[in-house]
Amino acid sequence: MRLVVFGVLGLFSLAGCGMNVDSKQDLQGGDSALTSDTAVAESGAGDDAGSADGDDSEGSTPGTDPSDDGGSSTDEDPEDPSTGSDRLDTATPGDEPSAEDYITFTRSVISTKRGASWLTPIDVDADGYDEYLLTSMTEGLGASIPPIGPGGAYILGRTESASATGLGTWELTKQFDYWDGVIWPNKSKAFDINNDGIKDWVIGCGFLARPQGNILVMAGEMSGGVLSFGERQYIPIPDSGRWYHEVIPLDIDGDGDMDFVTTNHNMTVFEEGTGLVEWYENNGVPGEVSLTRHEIAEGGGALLTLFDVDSDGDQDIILPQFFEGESLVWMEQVNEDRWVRHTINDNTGRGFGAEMADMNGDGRLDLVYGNHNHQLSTIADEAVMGIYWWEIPPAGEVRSLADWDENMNVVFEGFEVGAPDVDAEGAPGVVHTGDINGDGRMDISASGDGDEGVYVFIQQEDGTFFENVIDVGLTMAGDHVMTDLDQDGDMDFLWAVFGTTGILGAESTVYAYLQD
Ligand SMILES: [Ca+2]
Ligand SMILES: [Ca+2]
Ligand SMILES: [Ca+2]
Ligand SMILES: [Ca+2]
Repeated sequence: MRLVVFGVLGLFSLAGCGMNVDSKQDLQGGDSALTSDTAVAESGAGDDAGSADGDDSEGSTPGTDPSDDGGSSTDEDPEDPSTGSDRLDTATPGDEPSAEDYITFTRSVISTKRGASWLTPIDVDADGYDEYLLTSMTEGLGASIPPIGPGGAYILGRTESASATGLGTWELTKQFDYWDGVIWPNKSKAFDINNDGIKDWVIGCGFLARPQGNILVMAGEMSGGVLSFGERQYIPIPDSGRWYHEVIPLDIDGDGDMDFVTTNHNMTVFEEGTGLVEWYENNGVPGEVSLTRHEIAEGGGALLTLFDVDSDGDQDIILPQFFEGESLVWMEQVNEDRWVRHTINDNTGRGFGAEMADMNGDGRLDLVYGNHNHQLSTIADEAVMGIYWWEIPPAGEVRSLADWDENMNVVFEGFEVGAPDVDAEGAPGVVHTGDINGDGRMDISASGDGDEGVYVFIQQEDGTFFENVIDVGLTMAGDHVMTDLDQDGDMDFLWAVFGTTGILGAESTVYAYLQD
């Protein structure tokens, strides 16, 4: 029973693990950061508009708006056989939007770091071209019990200068790895948590497979205009059995230093648990990570986002709930010590990820959300795997609504989990937003996770979405970033794919998908 819940996490599932003890050299042998040099002699880097994801603390090119300057109109598609790129032929012409609207991509391998799962853009050298904080959740099956858990963190960067076009050569700079014993590092955030004016690297760690939670901080250091990160330190948490997926920075008490909001869970493979929502107050000590913990409420457990839902000037918490409770709720901030829970939706099964983006181009952010279900669930609501968005209801009524079902828009339903044991996987996984085709309408990208595809759902003029398959045949695709990677003026993707968990650990790959 517990194993079903445990496995349904897809990206985080552990199918195939459990037996082998491996050696250090096996683990290291499989890791590499490689290159795919598809340089294109074309000018016209995309001009990036701000992302609408409600979190501007990281990355210089979040990328929602490719340039439409025609800078790459000659279409000299490199296809250099020496690059190892794969031209993907996933188009299924024939349906409504015409075949020429179908976007195809060329795939290149950027890295094969085991366990690669989460990517956070950040421009560490301030050259206008982003590097990525890459975390690998579990790098191999070691001798520890359970035989999973220790992961790594790396800065993934391109070696060429920002002015270069083409995909270029990429390398990983290790921050920590398997042998440092950090259990299950999840999403990275970069913000100044020790009050020295320099961004620090903060990671929520742990998972129910290895419920050994942490919030990890590595202090940022500037040298010669380049940001690097120092030794690991851990934020005191009340219960080391509680594991964290991410923290969201917010100056919640308005005193000028950066606090953060987070959620955690203490479920294990053997026991039910509870989610908790917390915020950690920055005590404002210069140069130090000094925090005071505040509990907000029970609920949540994995991912979250912030938005001023009721337009009263403070940030509220939007909380997908995977483990228990309604699918998606928001916690109204009355003040930083008093919060009120409201249901957004409770008929989409298990809530997974949410992001803010202006989906209908009216200048106001909307709520985009994906669940994480599987089609053989015996609970009807948990059998439909989909992506949805809502216009935020008017401030005057949002607190009194029973749910937001009247405002609900279906982006896509119809992911399919193809695993032999379908109960062990769920779909979709990580969902993000951006304008992939530069037509001014927001599109939505998604990892199938337990579903073997990666997708971008392209918004049509009438507000419906066209399913544009980017790639197929993947196992547990994870976090991804839409950006103009090769600086040819159109949007591309960087995509972490956890892969199949083999004897030596996950067969993971970070791919570049360059728009053809
Ligand atoms: Ca700092
Ligand atoms: Ca508010
Ligand atoms: Ca678009
Ligand atoms: Ca591009």
